[in-house]
Amino acid sequence: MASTTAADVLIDSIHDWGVDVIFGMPGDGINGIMEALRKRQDKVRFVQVRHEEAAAFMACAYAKYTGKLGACLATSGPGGIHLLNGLYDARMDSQPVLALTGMHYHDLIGTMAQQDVELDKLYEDVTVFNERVMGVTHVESLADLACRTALAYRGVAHITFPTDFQEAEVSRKQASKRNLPHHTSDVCAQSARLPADRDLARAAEVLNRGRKIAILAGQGALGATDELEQIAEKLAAPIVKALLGKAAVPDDSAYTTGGIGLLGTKPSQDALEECDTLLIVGSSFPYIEFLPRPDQARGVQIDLNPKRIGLRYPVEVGLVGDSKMALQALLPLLRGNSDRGFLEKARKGVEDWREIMQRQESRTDRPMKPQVIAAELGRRLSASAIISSDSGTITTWWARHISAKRGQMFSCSGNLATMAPGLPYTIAAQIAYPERQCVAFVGDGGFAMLMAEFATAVKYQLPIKVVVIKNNTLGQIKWEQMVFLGNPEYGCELQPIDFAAFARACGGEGFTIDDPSTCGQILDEALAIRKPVVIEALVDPYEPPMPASVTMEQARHFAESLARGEPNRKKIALTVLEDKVRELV
Ligand SMILES: Cc1ncc(C[n+]2csc(CCOP(=O)(O)OP(=O)(O)O)c2C)c(N)n1
Ligand SMILES: [Mg+2]
Repeated sequence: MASTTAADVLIDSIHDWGVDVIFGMPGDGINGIMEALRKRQDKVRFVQVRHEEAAAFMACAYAKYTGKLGACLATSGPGGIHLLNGLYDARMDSQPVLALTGMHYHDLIGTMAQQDVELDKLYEDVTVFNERVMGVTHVESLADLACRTALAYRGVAHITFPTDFQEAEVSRKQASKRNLPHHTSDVCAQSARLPADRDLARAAEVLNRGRKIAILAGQGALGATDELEQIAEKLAAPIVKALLGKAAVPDDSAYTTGGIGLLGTKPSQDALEECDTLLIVGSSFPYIEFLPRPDQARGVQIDLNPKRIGLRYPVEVGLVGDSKMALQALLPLLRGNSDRGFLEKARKGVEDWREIMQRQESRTDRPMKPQVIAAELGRRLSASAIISSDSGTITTWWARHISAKRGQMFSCSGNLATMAPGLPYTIAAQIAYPERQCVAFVGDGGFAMLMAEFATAVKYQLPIKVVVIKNNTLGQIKWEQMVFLGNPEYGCELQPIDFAAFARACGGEGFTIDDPSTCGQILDEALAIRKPVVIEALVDPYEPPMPASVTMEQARHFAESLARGEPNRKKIALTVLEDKVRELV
């Protein structure tokens, strides 16, 4: 029988924890792990990327979209360093991810050898579990504990593995006398995730007294669509959605006012400004200024992580547990709010808001408005589509104009708000769900950062669709420089790239859209192709992602930036003014 290496033990152990795909790039610091993967292709699929950052994003997205443990692999030194940004994305959006890295030969670590980076020290801040393999019989227990910790604490677990240990044969003789064979377990165990009865009763007492109740639903509420709608009906409460909670209830639900924050909607903002009671379900939405004033509303919060209770709003009651189960337990304790006025007002607000959005979406100007392509795409997406986005003005168009349908999934980098995850997220989604429609909605800046991964999609024959919103600028920052600080834009223009030609050069298909009148038809054609496709949409770079209501300070800064020599001030002033006028007429 062939001998078992320490790397074999690692891969067998993580497979026992449900790891079936690992994203990464080989290197001489992980040759032993690669060999173990080569021998186990039937169990664990290795997906080769072009940049390790993308591998970590893919692991994060795999966890987000499947609920399973995501995994990525990188070589010692530079490979491990490249993973970091994607691992922070997982850490900040609380996703279980296992990162495996190589290290130098165990007896040369710390001697200034090549690629001798002590990755365990580097990863100290990003991980919930972080260990260096100290010998071949160390691997089994480390692997079990790493997987258990990542899943239980919803974070990043890291094992770094000296290269000579990986390929070494495992024999019990090498074990220390206390290390008994197979003393750890790979049994996955969970608590009941139910809040205490006493807390449920207190929460019901607060909610039953409310008249103007608002619900804020986040990523943690994604599995609780029915329960959210039931509780909204009972409490006559509008559901306001944080960005990662976009799919918590569909956008056509009679209870939701849509998103909140700079890229949110006016009725959402009104609901939070006017509510007397706030129920937060699985959200740590970071923009405190959009929440009710601390003394305005009584608060109840449901969260799986007790540490997050009361994080952004001084709630009276915290319900520690799973959102779906907590809401199910809460429902029978609620009397029902007979005052339907608050919900009715929110519904009216939604109607008005939709009218404004629809006007933006049906503009026929050229250059095309980004809202047009977002809405045209949204209308065409299948009922089970998975749509990933990046950070930029595109996040606003994605949040407001791609309407979430029941059964679809949406994600982006929520709390890290990094550029570039849209494409890797979409690749991971398509690997996890070969039959579903997987679409990236990204900016030209973010896409260019990791666009080599489009070749990864071609290599693995993944029929992903990438919609690149091409405004030849780092749009979001351009507007922030003007609106937040009153400065003229600086350092934001991008050298244009022909993304459709790039897609073809990679072996995929490429389309260009620049006219609203043919936008739908080209999208139909592109979406029907069973190959990886890039659709670049040339849009108006002067279209601002306006907040639902502009503060006086923002307006003043904006005017100042124009006055202080903003190079594109004429076009910008005209575009903004025109949009405002259209909102009014
Ligand atoms: C890795 C990283 N670098 C920089 C930023 C700051 N940033 C946020 S949005 C943005 C512009 C994104 O440009 P693009 O992808 O073209 O989208 P647009 O805003 O033009 O729609 C920048 C530079 C960031 N969030 N992440
Ligand atoms: Mg751009």
